Amino acid sequence: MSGARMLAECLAREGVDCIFGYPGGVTLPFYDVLYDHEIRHVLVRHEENAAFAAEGYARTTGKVGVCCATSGPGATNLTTGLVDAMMDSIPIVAITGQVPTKLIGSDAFQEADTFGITRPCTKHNYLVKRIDDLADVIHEAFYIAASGRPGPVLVDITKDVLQGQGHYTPVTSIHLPGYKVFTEGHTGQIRRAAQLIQEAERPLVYSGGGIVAANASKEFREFVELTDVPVVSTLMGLGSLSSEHPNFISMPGMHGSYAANMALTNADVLIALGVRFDDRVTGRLAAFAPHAKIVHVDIDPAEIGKNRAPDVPIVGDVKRVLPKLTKLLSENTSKEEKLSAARRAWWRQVREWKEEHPFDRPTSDTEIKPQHLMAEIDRLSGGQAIVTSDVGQHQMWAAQLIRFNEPRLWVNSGGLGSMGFGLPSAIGAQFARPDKLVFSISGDGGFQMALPELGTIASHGLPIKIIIMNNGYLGMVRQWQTLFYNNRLSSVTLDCFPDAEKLAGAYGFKGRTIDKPWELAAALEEAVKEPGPYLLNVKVTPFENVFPMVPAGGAINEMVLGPPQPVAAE
Ligand SMILES: Cc1ncc(C[n+]2csc(CCOP(=O)(O)OP(=O)(O)O)c2C)c(N)n1
Repeated sequence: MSGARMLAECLAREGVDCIFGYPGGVTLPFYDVLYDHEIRHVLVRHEENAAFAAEGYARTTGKVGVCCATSGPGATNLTTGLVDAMMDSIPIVAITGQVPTKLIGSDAFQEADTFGITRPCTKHNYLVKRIDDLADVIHEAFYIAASGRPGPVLVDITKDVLQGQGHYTPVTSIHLPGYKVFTEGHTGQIRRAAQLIQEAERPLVYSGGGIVAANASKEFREFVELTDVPVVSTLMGLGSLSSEHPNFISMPGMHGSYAANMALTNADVLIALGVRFDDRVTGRLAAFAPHAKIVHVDIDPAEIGKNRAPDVPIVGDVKRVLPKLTKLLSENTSKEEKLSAARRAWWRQVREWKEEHPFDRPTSDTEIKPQHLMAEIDRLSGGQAIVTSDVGQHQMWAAQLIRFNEPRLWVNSGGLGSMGFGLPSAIGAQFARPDKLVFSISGDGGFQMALPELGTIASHGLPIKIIIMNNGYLGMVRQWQTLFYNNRLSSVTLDCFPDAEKLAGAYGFKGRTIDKPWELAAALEEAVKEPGPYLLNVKVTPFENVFPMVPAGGAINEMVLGPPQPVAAE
């Protein structure tokens, strides 16, 4: 068969049902095969969005997402999505076309060194110049993307390979010397961890995207319920334990809750599960969890001790390690009264922190507060909808105020913070989960980066509820200029935004703009009831700031809890 057909055959064998991509000269042979192939190809409007859509697919299913681009500009347009997937450990396979082998290095039309450019953007990448290598490489790519710490893998295929003829022998097992994944965790270290946890007076779980990636929510819940330890979940870990679980405290970090940050600062044992001690969580590293002994479980040995040296390092898959820990702890529950009293006092303290300063949900009679918008989306979701967000203030308010009762409902660009991510990732999510209500929440800035994807949404009639939190500014940057640059607002005003009704109408679906708080609930309900896509442009209070906030370089217990209070007249 031809290389192009072999590629499609390999993808089908990997269970791929949907590819997000954009064709071009060197990928023509592959697109010719796709013409009447069972695999569905979704034509996005920009290759960056093909990668983001593949991420949306992967993040909501746990399966490998696939995107495809032509050589040169097609491939370079993918790079932001590749880095995004790399930072958040999302399994995607990117297929790119390359100029014919004999033209490589000749500055041929649409030639770019995709292999070189994407080397630091991917978990692994390949350049295929021989048809005999093609099938092995494709199957390896899927294996590498999904195993161990997941991530993006790129396969660059020359046009002569796509056009050439070869034999396809299905690959039955993959053996990659030098690529080893340690899943089980060291028994001795697991025993040490159990002992530390057992003796802890103020234990805390710090859980992250690794639990979602490992599909380990069930094992995680069992561990939490046995130990009754309070849990803080990072932006990437939201939903790994239901937001309504009594042990869930909330998100820590720069815009995390008072309770989560205080608990981290006061814990004596920190059980860090699938987290990377990211600076947005730790604040000033030297002041992070200063009293805690650290148990760190991660499948990637490179994460252990990268930012904070653990007392008990465990390299392994949380899905495999947690049941072992749970078992050990269930066999040796301490009955010591002094310890139980300390644990009860710790829980009382954590609950007090939670009650003292919950996330703010202000409303106004005249304006729509951004938090009011998120609270209404939360009401309609009931912890069940998929919510994709873009990057900025709306992302933080969404993370603070919307419940996620399962993993893989909350889709956002955590590590890279890529504006323009929200809308295309919603496309991937809605293709992956056609049964689900999908909200795509963007700021007026990020939405305009992804606006061409309204075409993809319209042409497939995807019933995504596109919500713009429109504050007329690049809100998060405006917030920093207000707070740290004397309110000198430099290049952050977005004074032109299209009429939502006309914009959606131009694509053949419904849209509307609202700015009155009493319109909000009904407008969102109308959007949800609409069988097709809906664009709701919500004009919110322009100058609201996200709180709590840990100023850059601060310790996480040095939070600014809210705007300065007006001083009462004498
Ligand atoms: C591609 C990209 N460019 C720039 C930034 C820097 N940045 C972070 S938040 C932000 C403002 C986002 O504004 P908007 O989309 O309106 O959302 P809001 O903060 O108002 O909710 C910017 C410019 C980024 N994260 N990504």
